[in-house]
Amino acid sequence: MSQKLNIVLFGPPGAGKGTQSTFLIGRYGLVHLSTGDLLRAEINAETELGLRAQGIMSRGELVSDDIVIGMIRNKIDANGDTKGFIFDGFPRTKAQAEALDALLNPSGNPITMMLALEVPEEELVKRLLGRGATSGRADDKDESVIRTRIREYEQKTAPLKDYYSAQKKFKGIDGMGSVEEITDRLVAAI
Ligand code: B4P
Repeated sequence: MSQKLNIVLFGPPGAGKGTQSTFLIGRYGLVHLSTGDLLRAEINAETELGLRAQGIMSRGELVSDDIVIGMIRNKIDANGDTKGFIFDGFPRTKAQAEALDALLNPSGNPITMMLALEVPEEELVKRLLGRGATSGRADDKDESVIRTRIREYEQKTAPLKDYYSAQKKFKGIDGMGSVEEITDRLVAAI
C-alpha cells in the first residue's frame, strides 16, 4: 500500500489553517483533524472535558497536552483506512509533536511535511476580530484575548518549526493574499 499523506498545517491563530484545510481535504481525500473544532464540539455537548477546556480557551491559553493528545489518539485510531490526515492546530507544543510521532511512526506512515502559513500579527488581529463580529466565537471578540493567543503561539508553538526543520519536513508558505492564491501555493508545495 502506498505511503499516506500526513500534513501538519501550521501557523498562528487566524493564519488560515481551518480555511485552507477545507480545500485540501477535498483535493487529496484526507481526514481533517482540528483540535480547535474537537474542543468546541466538547464544549457544545457540555461534556466534562468541554467544561475543563472552556475557561482555558476563553482566556486564549492552550488546553493541557493530555487532553488534546487523548482526543487526537482516538481520532487516528478511528480512521485507520484513510489516505492521510491534515492536522490543523495540532501539534501546538513539543510534547504534542513528540506524542504525534509516537502515534504515527510505528504504523510506517509518519508526518510527511509541515506547511507553515506566515502572516503578520496585525493582519491576524484584523482577521480574527472580523470573524468574531459574525461567528459568535468568544475568543475572537476581545483583542486582548487574541493577543494572548498570539503570545502563546510565539512562546510554545513557534519553536516546533525547529522540530520539523530538524526532520527536513518544514516548508514556509506566504499566507497573505486571496484564499485561492494561498491554496495554489500549498498545492505547489505538496
Ligand atoms: P483553533 O480552533 O485552532 O483556532 P485558530 O488558530 O484561532 O484559527 P485558524 O487558524 O484555524 O483560523 P483561520 O485562520 O482559518 O484554536 C482555538 C483555541 O483552541 C486555542 O486558542 C486553544 O485554546 C485551543 N486549542 C486548539 N488546539 C489546541 C492544542 N493542540 N493544544 C492546546 N490548545 C488547543 O481563520 C481565521 C479568519 O481569517 C477567518 O475569519 C477566515 O475567514 C479569515 N481568513 C482566512 N484566510 C484568509 C485570507 N487569505 N485573507 C483574509 N482572511 C482570511
